[in-house]
Amino acid sequence: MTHLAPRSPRRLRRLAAVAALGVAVSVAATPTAATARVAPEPGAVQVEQEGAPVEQEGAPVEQEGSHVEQERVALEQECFEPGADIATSARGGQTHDHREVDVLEQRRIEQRTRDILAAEGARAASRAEALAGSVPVYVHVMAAKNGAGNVTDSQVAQQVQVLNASYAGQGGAGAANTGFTFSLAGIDRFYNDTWHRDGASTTYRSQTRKGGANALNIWLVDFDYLGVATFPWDYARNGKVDGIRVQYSSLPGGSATNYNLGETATHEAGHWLGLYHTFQGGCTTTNDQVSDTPAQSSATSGCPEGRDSCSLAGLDPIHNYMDYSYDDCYTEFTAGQSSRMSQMWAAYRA
Ligand SMILES: [Ca+2]
Ligand SMILES: [Ca+2]
Ligand SMILES: [Zn+2]
Repeated sequence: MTHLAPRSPRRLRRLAAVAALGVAVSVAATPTAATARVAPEPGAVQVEQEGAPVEQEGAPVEQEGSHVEQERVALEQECFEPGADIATSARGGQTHDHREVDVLEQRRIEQRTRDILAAEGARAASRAEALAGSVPVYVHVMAAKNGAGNVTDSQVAQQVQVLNASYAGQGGAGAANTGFTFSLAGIDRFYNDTWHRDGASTTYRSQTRKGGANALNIWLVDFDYLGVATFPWDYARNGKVDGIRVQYSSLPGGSATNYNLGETATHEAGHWLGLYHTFQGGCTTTNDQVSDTPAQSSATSGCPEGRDSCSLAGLDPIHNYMDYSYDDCYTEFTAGQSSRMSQMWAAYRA
């Protein structure tokens, strides 16, 4: 059987480099639009400032508008280090692998989550505890007509094992046991060239998604990305497309060199459970809203031990599942990420 050639890491890197050079690319992770990253001015030298935009708890919710744009641009100019990561290989390929969330939306999401948890109180907590025991996983194999991408049941089973090991903290010493476990609830297979290439993704996701807010749907496709995810706070509005899309060759035993240990699904499921990248917000104290992940200016490529891209305390968390490092470089979620995922679960998925 002939299989189409999967995206090579070299191509992924090249696409990432194009994005780093500021070519605007827009990829919709949800039907309601995603924005491409704002490029810095060519040649501008950006100097990192320590902790300038400190976020106030409970600050009044701000309206969208020109002020929002200004703050976002200021933040990016402050944090971007030109040339530092031209060769970054991206989980998201050309751009972020989820819709972009700016600092003001980030603040609104935090407030909304606190409000929900305050209102629901113990009820939400006990619901969350009961359900977090086992996340049902529905795997949708979007193969081509000629069979490309038609991964085996055994590969899918291994993928679920990787999720379980990574979320149980088995990736390395000091890794948090998040308490989340995953159980395979079903595999279905489609042989559709358009869907295989992630075309008409809103349609195919709506038509094939299974389960409720607590069900992790994984669509295995062949695209220019390793993965794309939706966030839990978007479920109420866009539940029909909720889940993660993953490059099929990133499954354990797949052909995506450096990315074939199944950790792309771990990373995307992290977004699905409410985590940002560890480089979200760049060199700011707010960063990814998690206090025990040191801030980093941009995505990591490979496994550069000792990388320190922000003057804020701590080395870059290159071993964290929410960076863009190689699969074999990943070892952990932190305790802070674990607790954020539990809160997000209680607020939006339990
Ligand atoms: Ca952090
Ligand atoms: Ca640092
Ligand atoms: Zn990501």
